[in-house]
Amino acid sequence: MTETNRIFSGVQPTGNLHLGNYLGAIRNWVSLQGEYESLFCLVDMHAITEAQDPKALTASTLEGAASLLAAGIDPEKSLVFVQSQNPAHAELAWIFNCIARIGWLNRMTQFKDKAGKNRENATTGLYVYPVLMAADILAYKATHVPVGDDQKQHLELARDIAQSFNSQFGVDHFPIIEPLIFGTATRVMSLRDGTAKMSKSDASDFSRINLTDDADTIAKKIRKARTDPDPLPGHPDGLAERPEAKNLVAIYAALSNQTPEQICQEFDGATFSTFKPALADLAISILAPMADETARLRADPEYVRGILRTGAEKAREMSQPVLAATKEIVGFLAP
Ligand code: AQP
Repeated sequence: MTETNRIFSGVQPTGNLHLGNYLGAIRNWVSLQGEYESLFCLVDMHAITEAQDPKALTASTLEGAASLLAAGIDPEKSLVFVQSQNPAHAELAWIFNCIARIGWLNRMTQFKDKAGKNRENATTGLYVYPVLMAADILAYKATHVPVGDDQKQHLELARDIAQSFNSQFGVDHFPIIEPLIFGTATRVMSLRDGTAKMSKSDASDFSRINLTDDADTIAKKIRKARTDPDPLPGHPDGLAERPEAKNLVAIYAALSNQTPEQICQEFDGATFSTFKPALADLAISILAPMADETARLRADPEYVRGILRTGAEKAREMSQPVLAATKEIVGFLAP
């Protein structure tokens, strides 16, 4: 397999992985891993751009790896590893910090959203987060990155960095990264607020379905999900002003590999007392076996650590020549 079909993608170990991470990212990764040479990374260095409890970060990293394996990431086909176990990411990020322009970073909407009103108090790590993301991808000369809508701007920046590096040094060293956008990728919203995205850092555990939740918990969370009193319409147009109902229909559609149109047709006129149990059954049939497998892997942390260790070793081998060539181009004296 050549560098022309290599993908890199990551997930932050900032808490339990959830249904949004699964439908928006992980299940797409699973389907890509046979087709592309794949690197999947627990990006703990990105996680610390906002304060993390050290013990929780370690636990979430191991748990996140178990969830990826349980969801179908196959270590025989893909590299699964922890970002901080390959120093190439940090080294390349520094070189890219000296390529990226402050003006480019000032345009990043995620920084503005995450820093909020307290911008002066945000870490410089959060500010240069997209530069590290460019290094994550380009340390392996990955050519394709599966991304959700929210990451498109960061990917553009990574392309700008690659192009700017190549033109500053007059080389054709870094590839121009292409996004892999999924037609079926779903933006899963909070079960408590249909206008906010389902997120690991939401204070309410009832806002999300964790990939570690057992069948009873999944059923309870769907039963308690916020909805409105109206029955479901026969067409998704009727959901335009009903964000919570729209979200549940979208989740059902994504889990059953159907379109919202098909779900509205099937449940036309149904109330939530009919729809929610059907959704719970569907979600449990897909997610509960994953949670069981995660629990089995949790009981064998050495196995998971071994997979991560091997993954990091291979990742270091893969990035080493890229980093060495990059340093030579920049003019760093070889040791
Ligand atoms: N709600 C979501 N719907 C669809 N896709 C989602 N992703 C995350 N939430 C949803 C996708 O999952 C991948 C990994 O995300 P991440 O963990 O790196 O970062 P995030 O998007 O910041 O996720 P969270 O849960 O919101 O984390 P916190 O709370 O720590 O900020 C990405 O491809 C993302 O698009």
